[in-house]
Amino acid sequence: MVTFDEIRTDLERQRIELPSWAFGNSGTRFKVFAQAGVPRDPFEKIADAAQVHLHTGLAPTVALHIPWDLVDDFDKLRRHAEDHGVGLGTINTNTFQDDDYMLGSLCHADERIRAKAIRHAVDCVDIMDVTGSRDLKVWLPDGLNYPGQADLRDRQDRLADSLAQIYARLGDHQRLVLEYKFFEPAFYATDVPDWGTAYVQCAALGDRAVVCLDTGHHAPGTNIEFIVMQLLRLGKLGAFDFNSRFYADDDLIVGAADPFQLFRILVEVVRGGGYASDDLNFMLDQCHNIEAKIPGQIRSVLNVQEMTARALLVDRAALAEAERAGDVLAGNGVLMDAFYTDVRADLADWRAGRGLPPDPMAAYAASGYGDRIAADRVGGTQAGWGA
Ligand code: PSV
Ligand code: MN
Repeated sequence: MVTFDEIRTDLERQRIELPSWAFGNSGTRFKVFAQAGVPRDPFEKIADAAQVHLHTGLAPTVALHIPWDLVDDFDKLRRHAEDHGVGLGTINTNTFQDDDYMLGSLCHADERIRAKAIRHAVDCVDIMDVTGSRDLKVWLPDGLNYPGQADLRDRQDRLADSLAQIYARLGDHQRLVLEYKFFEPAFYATDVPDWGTAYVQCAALGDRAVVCLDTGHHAPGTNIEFIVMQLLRLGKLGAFDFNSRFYADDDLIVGAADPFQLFRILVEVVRGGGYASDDLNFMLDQCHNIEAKIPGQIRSVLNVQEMTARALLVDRAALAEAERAGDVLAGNGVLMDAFYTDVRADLADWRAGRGLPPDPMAAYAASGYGDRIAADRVGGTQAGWGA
């Protein structure tokens, strides 16, 4: 058995990047429910994200989405983040909310629109130079609703060319992180639908192009941990967008729908060296449509931490022995023992030893911050998915 004491130091490594958009209003295509105290601008989003880090010590950076988080002065935003004890992280491109992109962006047949999408990504790299961000994350809405709508292969060629132009603009320390998704908004064919396509496109670009695995972006029943294993094996897993789902891209709290799947994913992360490496960025990509946003994010990072602890508790030596011996039930037993270990009390103790509140959810609730922002943030326009 591996004991909790043996993983205490490993737990220090954990860093989870928060999405700025998790703090704004969000909803479905049926309704966005506004919540009191929601940020009106990127500065307020960062202040809220900093609360998550303050109470958990787990979330030192915040990812931005452009143009949702466009500000006049990114250096000022960077300093604002630092004043709040956090940093700015991944810059996400957005080529899905402009009328020009109805038929695609980096794959578009119209050279004017394709150039506009490339320009947007390059502008995002300019922002990264100021914010100090390492990663440019590209997720595309590109795809087709009907067979015959466009030529699948030509679109793949244009994608390769567009990505190469963006990649050429990156600094030596910067990376292009390409995210795949099997459907939506396109329903028939998507131009970056799976890890294989993302891998092929990244491999053609070079070492600083890596894949983002969003846990909500696969068909039901997909063995996501297998993909994690393979991309780590190939040295191409650059980032996670963690969330959970019951049906499609639900963007629910990570670990809420299927904690066992999260465990299996993290077991492969540990096995593949992803946990011990700065090359794999643990990000959240979630929306809190009906629950309060800051505690929703606190719950999320705690879920990742709990499941990471359980994955670290897997007795690797016993597992290897069972696998070598072909002892199916013993191997499965080793994994299940770790999965069923309740680490919550040990983690509370671990936090207390680091000057953090043992119960971050309770500490946030007791802090009164939620009431304060609800009282203070009156007037102005609340940030929302798309603003
Ligand atoms: C697309 O569904 C996605 O997962 C991408 O990461 C986007 O940038 C993000 O969601 C926006 O909500
Ligand atoms: Mn995502």
